[in-house]
Amino acid sequence: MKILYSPTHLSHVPEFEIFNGHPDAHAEVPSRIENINKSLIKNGFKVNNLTKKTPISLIVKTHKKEYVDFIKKGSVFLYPSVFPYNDLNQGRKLSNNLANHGKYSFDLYTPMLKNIFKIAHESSSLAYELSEEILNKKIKVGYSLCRPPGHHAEKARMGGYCYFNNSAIAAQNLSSKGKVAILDVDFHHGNGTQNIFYDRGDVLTISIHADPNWKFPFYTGFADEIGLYEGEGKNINFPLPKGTTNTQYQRTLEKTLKKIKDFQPKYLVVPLGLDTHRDDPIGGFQLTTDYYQKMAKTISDLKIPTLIIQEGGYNTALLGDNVVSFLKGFI
Ligand code: SP5
Ligand code: ZN
Repeated sequence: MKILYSPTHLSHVPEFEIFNGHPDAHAEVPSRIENINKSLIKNGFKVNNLTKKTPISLIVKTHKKEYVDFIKKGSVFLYPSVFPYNDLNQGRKLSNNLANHGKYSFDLYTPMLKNIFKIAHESSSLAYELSEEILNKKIKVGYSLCRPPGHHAEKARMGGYCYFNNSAIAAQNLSSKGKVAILDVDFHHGNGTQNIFYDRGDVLTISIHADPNWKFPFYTGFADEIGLYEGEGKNINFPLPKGTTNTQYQRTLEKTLKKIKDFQPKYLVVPLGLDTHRDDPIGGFQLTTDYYQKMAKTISDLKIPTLIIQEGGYNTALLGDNVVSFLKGFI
């Protein structure tokens, strides 16, 4: 297993997130990745530094070019205040920065920042470099310490602390050489990844997550979202209730494995969130540290070249142990 890290994320420190009109401490903090990195080293894993950059051509194959250009421009710390409110001006180029931030985002958790392109590009590069190594058969399993996370970022919208969709960028790259399955095990629905591949028949997107009637991102993640056109039947959502236990989760995981086997993918991407843990401050499932090892073992039994991408997980003190438990299940 090859693990990739970059220190660039340290300068990404969103000041606050807005909930119910008030600023709250931002949950997506640098110590998340630092704590994971320390635990990995302490447990004898080798952590490598990044050496490649995601080609911009791959980013614009995954995201809309106008959105990538918007991120490239960056801005001082800024949250949107207004969101698009009708269909009349959908195609119009807007010059107002605040208008564009409303157009290119869907929540008040994901601020625009000055160096956000560099930061988000670097995070995606961790996923890209390992996807290249998998394509070149240099490795069978990789784990990218991505931050900021990516799975909420849609083709043309940031949200849920995500700017570029790291897992989707890696999957897009892998899909040049064969079918790809994405199994998203973050606590929240992988709405961005669903959005990006919704009409694709060669990329199967599966997400196990909190019922959107209960938790963020609220508007997607329902079981009847099955994909469109060639993608029909190739998007599968498993919403689960508050308090979901190891046993209940495992039962659902086994259903997803059957779907993946039927699809016969050449590659597997696993957006990994540890916000499913019982002590996560913004989750609500009951998974335990030990269970991550079993979860990973179950997935690794597929014996498909696999790229694991770090997504959410907000109990910084436990993140290291939880990731170590997961990766041990993959060895
Ligand atoms: C990658 C990822 O896991 N993104 C998750 C973003 C979800 N953000 C939810 C924020 C929850 C707001 N907290 C309300 C606290 C009320 N005091
Ligand atoms: Zn999450």
